[in-house]
Amino acid sequence: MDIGHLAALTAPQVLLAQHNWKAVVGGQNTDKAHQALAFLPNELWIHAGDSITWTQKADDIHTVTFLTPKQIFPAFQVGCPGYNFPAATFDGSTCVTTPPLAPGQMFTVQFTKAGNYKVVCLVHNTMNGTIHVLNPSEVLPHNQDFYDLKAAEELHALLSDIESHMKMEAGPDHDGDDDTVRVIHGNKHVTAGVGEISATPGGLQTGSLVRFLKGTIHIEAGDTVEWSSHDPEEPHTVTFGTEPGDPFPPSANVTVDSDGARHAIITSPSDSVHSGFIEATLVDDPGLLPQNPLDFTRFRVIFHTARHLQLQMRPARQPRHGRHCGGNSLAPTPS
Ligand SMILES: [Cu+2]
Repeated sequence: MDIGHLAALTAPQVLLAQHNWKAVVGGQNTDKAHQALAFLPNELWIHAGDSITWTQKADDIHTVTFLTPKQIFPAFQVGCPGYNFPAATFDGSTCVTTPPLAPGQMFTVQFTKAGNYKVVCLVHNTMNGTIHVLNPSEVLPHNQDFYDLKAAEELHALLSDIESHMKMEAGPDHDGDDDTVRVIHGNKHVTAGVGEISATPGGLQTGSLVRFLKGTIHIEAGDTVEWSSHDPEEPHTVTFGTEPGDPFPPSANVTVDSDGARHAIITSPSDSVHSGFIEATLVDDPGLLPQNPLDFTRFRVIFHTARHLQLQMRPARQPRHGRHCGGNSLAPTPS
């Protein structure tokens, strides 16, 4: 055997050394109000045989999911159906998914076959990324340090976008009036959430603010307050009194106005009222499914009392994983 043959036989073994890459799913600022719904970084190039370990770093729930090419996007409560955790192997032919992940949980996927694969979150359909699995003979464009830096940059961009949105929604606009708390014939308006979807070449990432804008609202008896969502992805709920076991539907005392907004009347501080999901209408996908109906994006409450009321807000899609959402405090106008 000559040297050339020897090199040909030994070189692939060196190139085949398996590597474990690190990535992140989700992110948030220190008070957890700003959420990044994202795979960070949004795109990785690895070799067949390599694995990637994602660490969940947010209080909002996420899944790390690889569907098969023709698979219909399932609900996160259903999974593939079923779940893989804490590790799985993926070659494109069989779905793998985590259950909704709690902060600190990790999931490792080994990619056994070359190909370009889409990673999705079953909780947020505006959150996805790309994994390029190359043959071991090909040179990878980036190392782990690059991906760590990229993940940090993408996280910062998402969280700071939300910061500027929040300032825009919370402050007076060019007309001098205030978009967040409008006073029109006794009506007041509060933004219940803001968000923004952005794209990288790898996929979609979303930033979301899970706080009510305006902490304290002064109202008089008879005033109507309207909460509305400016969030393209995250649903929000507005709740007075007892929190319901199921956050999806509104409480029985909620009606629907002719313009499609939900509406409730509070006559006593002991009343319980729950908006149900307030969320942007889902995007439609070309194909066989019928279009999504308009969703509920506004919730109006008439207050027949000016007593102090405490409002709670919580993440609608994670009823058992309390994310820390700020509430509005409704205070009587001093006279
Ligand atoms: Cu998610």
